Amino acid sequence: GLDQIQLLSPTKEDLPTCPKTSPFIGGPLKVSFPLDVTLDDIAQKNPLVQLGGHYQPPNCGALHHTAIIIPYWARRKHLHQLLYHLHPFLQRQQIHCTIYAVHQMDNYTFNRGKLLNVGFKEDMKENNWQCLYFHDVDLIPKDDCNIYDCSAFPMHASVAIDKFQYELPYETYFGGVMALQPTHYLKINGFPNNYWGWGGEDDDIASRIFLNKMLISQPPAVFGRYHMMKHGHDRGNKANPKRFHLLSKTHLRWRYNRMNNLLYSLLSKEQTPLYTNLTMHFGIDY
Ligand code: NGS
Repeated sequence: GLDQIQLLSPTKEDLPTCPKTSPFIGGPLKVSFPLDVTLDDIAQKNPLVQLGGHYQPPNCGALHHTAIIIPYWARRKHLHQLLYHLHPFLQRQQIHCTIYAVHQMDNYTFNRGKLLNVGFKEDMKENNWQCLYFHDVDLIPKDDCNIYDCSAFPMHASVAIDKFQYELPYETYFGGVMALQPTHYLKINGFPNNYWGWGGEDDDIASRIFLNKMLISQPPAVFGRYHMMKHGHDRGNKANPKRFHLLSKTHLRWRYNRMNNLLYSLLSKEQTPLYTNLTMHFGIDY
């Protein structure tokens, strides 16, 4: 009966700790897209992924506890392609993780900083995550050695994107995929909420890190390779004309513009088979 099953299946505490280096990780990855892959197909290929996009290695206690936070807006197809690649990639790393998609659903302008703040706040309510990967929806990792854990400093993971010929477009570029421990996030007072539209919020985050006397770490460029999926210009995400002005004020504003004055309403939190979907409404731009 049930008692027997419980006796036979070991609890997490009984499991040996996972090895430092997972035996399942390989090297460079070929990124290709099967046409018309459905969420059902992806779920079938990843039977160990649990409701909400949750995974933990079945046979060992994970060393890393990572939330993946993907802000998105009208890019469902990209999200599916990213999930197709990311789930097997994360399982090979033997980490404990959940994928959260943070979805802005309103008719206002896109606000990436704010979505990432909400992602942090809502995800930390669910679990005591030790590492947060803030992950653009259009970037697919191209090397298995890009381990999704955190380091002593905030980390910029997407240092070598194919669109930029596998180099940083400029020295302090911090866009794409970044990994912070909760303590890093709290130290910089979260991300800016006041960048509406495209550009600058990632530079602001980098400034906040430097202003707080931290450095930005990077994986070796050969491991930090990403493929950027092609897309046209997103409607409602026009370049923000205020971004340069805002950036000139980061050193004054970082203490005040932050996770605490975060106005939003969470419209829904849905556990789908491959990810937890957080849908929010921000209301008026300010
Ligand atoms: C900079 C933007 C960043 C952006 C980067 C790469 O100019 O937010 O380009 O953009 N900073 C400002 O506008 C101040 S990309 O080529 O990926 O579209 O991330």
